[in-house]
Amino acid sequence: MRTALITGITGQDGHHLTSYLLEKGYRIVGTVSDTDSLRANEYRSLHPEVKLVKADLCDFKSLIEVTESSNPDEVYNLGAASLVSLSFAEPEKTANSTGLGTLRLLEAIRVFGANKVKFYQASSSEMFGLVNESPQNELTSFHPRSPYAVAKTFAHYTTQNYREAYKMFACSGILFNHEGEFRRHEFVTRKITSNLVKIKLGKIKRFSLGTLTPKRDWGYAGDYVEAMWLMLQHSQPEDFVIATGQARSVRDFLLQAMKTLDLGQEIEKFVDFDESLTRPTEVETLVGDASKALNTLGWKPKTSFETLIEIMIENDFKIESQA
Ligand code: F7E
Repeated sequence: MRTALITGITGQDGHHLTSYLLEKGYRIVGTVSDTDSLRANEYRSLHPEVKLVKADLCDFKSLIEVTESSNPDEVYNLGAASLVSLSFAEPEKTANSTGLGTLRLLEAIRVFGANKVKFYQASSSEMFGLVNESPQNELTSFHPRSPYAVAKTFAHYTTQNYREAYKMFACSGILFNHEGEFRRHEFVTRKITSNLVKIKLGKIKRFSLGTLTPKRDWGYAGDYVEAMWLMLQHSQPEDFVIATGQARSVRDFLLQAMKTLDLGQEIEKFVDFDESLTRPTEVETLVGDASKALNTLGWKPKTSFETLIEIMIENDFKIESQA
């Protein structure tokens, strides 16, 4: 039986990856910084068969201990301070967990036994930032626009360096935005679906958003975890862009969600603009070219933009109807 060690296991991707790997017969060990937190308890109720261990990306000793005690074949580093907007308020904390945390984990694996363990780093399309070409692929240069993106870029290059310096099987998936039923409410897609469902149910009348013009390449998180696993089964460690190839604006997402809920197409009826939700430096348009993943790993997205929104709305309906 193969063992996977997953950091950030209580996050969106951790949920999807857990289900995917359990189906493949993996033993899974997940790290959490607090074993009694609400998120840890929620996770446990969904996946009671998974062992959660207290470890923190900011604490090197805890990473050494969990790497030794779990004895993993594969490590998935999904742990990060992942809210781009919050990273402007907490740049140092973000750099420590998202950037240095990856270095600490790689170092723990190197000390423990570099040749045995395969390592996956959750890199982000945010690293492209102020893009110089579209769509973006594995060779596109980086221009990060937030403390989060800077930290992810550090982690990306550190992963590359450990691969080259120590011959580790270490690779990065440069994942474009991916959403779904486990998305936290702070991210714009979940904020939109959950609030529109509340409006539909008569619980609220309006909600606020920042700028509606940025475009993102939105896929379904359930599809993207398959790509993570495929990267670690590939004959050699390489980096891959994972994306749908289609850019849609926040406004497009909002309108499609309103359409799905039969709420018409008049945004002003439900949404206020809130300046405080804008960012000091915005990323205007991201769209990925995942042809390397298709040609090398045979991976392609399965879920359409419209179906993604339906999945999220259906889930929010279930939650909001019971609340
Ligand atoms: O923002 C705009 C906002 O916070 C998307 C993370 O998973 O994907 C995600 O990063 C866009 C931005 O995601 C609101 O300004 C408008 O242009 O949902 P988001 P993100 O920043 O794209 C990448 C790939 C990651 O790696 C990240 O970890 O929506 N926007 N109004 C808003 N955004 C938020 N959060 N809230 C608003 O009210």
